[in-house]
Amino acid sequence: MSSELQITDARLRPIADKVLAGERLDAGEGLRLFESNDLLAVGWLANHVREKRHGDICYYNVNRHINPTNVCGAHCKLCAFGRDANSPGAYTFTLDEIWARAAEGVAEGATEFHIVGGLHPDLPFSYYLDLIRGIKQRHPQVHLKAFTMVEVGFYSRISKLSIRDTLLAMKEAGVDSLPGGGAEIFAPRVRKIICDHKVSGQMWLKIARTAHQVGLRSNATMLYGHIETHEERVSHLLDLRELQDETHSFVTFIPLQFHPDNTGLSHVPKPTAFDDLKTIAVSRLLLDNFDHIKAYWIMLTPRVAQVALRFGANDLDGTVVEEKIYHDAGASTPQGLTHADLERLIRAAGRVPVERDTLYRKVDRSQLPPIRAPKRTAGDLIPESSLTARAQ
Ligand code: V47
Repeated sequence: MSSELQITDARLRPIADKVLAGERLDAGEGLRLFESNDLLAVGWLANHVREKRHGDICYYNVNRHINPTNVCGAHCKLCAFGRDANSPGAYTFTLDEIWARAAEGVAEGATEFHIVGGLHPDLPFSYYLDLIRGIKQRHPQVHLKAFTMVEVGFYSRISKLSIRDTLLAMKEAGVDSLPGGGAEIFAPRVRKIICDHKVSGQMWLKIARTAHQVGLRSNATMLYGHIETHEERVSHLLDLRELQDETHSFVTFIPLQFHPDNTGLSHVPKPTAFDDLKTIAVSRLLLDNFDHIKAYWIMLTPRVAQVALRFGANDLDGTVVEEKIYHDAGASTPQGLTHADLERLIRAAGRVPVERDTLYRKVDRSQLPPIRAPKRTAGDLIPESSLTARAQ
């Protein structure tokens, strides 16, 4: 570590001793971390754990988001993305449109497609399986990280298959792993208000366990900064830690900052950078059995995500391209960054960029075709003059 630990909040001292001894923290200690304003000490401890695991490496990937439909019957208060079928802005891509987007992603060098969408009341399960099969046939080398536990629960309902058989059908079609969305906050009190019609927290965990049992790894998330308490955040994190002890199949954890614009919770104040950094740091400290903590630049902004690389995060997510869920909720970040943008952000934080695939294997670009720059969008936070959209 490059600097000494300085603690101004004396209540953190015993926690620091445990972290430095490599001991597991409990719920009370997690709560104390969230309640402390000694952000630099909390961040120092998280950075210590992060550097012990990953040194100076910061991972990123070249990926593309594909959202097949925004038509959704769940009407979650937290969401600005979902629409009724005949309301303005509603869309459902045809399979050909999806495959065309996938081909664009491949030309841009994507090694992963992140595929999630609304719970469309009329599309059959076969639409999603055909979508996956079609992409896999055309681009077998690309990892398909597709469909959250919430979507799996929904497909199981509409197909009348068990959760296990639904997952097996997805796997057979070509799904390689599952993203971590839909976890929100597991506490029933919170779910009742922010996402009443989604699967329960216990069901999310059960579907994740089943996915892991059939050999599909997944990510995990926590949506914070709305109506949840610190106790509910800690309990969410410890539920994930317990399942990870059992399956060891969560790949990475992503704290997701709530964006209130255009949602049923638009009165909720936006989270602060202080809370963002603390949440990343506490997640790193409590989730001692997760290898990776992702600072999702789309929601944090590239600037805060960069600082998060010194508060416990070791991954920036990817180039993303065409993000819809946060942008419908008022995110002002670009809709995509290039490979070169991400490397520059990481280097400027004093870290060493490593391009990875979805499962954190190093990607050797010299063995791959040159990358075509994705189309840029307005609202870029990074000066155009400093961008070089080319393979490095
Ligand atoms: O599940 C929805 C969240 C998630 C809003 O696994 C909102 O690698 C903030 O899960 N404000 C989808 N958040 C995104 C997601 C994700 C993102 C990046 C990487 C990975 C991964 C997963 O977005 C939803 C929900 O929790 N969300 N609406 C909103 N207004």
